[in-house]
Amino acid sequence: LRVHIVKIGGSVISDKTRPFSIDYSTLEKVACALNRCIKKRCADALVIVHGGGGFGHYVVDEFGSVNSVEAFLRTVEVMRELNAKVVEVLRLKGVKALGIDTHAVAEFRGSSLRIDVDKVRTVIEMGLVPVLYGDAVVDIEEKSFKIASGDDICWELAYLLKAERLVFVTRVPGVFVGGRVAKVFSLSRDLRTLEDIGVGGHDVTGGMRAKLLKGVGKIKSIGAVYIVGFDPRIVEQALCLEPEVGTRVVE
Ligand code: IP8
Repeated sequence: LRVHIVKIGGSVISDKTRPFSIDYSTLEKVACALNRCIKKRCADALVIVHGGGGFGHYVVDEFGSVNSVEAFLRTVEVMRELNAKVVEVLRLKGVKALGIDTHAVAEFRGSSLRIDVDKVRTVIEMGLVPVLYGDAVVDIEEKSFKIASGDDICWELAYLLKAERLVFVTRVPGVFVGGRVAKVFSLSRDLRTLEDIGVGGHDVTGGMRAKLLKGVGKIKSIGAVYIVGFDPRIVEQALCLEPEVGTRVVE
């Protein structure tokens, strides 16, 4: 099964500076682009993961952390709400989207994140498009609550499913190096020198640098990894061919 995974940044589909707002126009365009990729059969299977945007990040910021029952429950609640909206739009655009609550299929054991990948694999084999998200999850070893970002989830899924492609759709058009979008970015060579550009608004899981750092050790079992902007044409290219603008991330 050729699995393609796409992470839709929370700040692409919602405004991180304004709590609980969804950018439906962008979400619809991205959903249409993903549907075209499915129609063109550029992948056998697609997994979608989205971030927290002005939902999860705002709530965690307000509580200061996710490590209280109230903060955990509120985070889970608003993230489900965002996921339901994302799934609804994807369904309207023709994608066989199935929302999967991350907190129900993932857990931490200390620093390691475990995902019930068999369930994800089974539903994609059945022709569905799972839609997971960055969420608050339980650490079953420490009996605490932690955030599993959408980036954690998609790097881990891409690694476990040996994805052919992992595409990060972000608010910026790629990884900036020296004021320009780098064509290629090597995790082993270029990560040390990367200066991070700010992540506007509420963000509790870090920006581009954190996103890239999570790929270390995982990237070798993934076919190709791209970071691109949210232009639907570029998203389609990144999933099916090669993006005109964007960064290919290599080991
Ligand atoms: O936006 C974080 O996911 P991300 C989700 O992918 C929460 O970093 C709950 C803040």
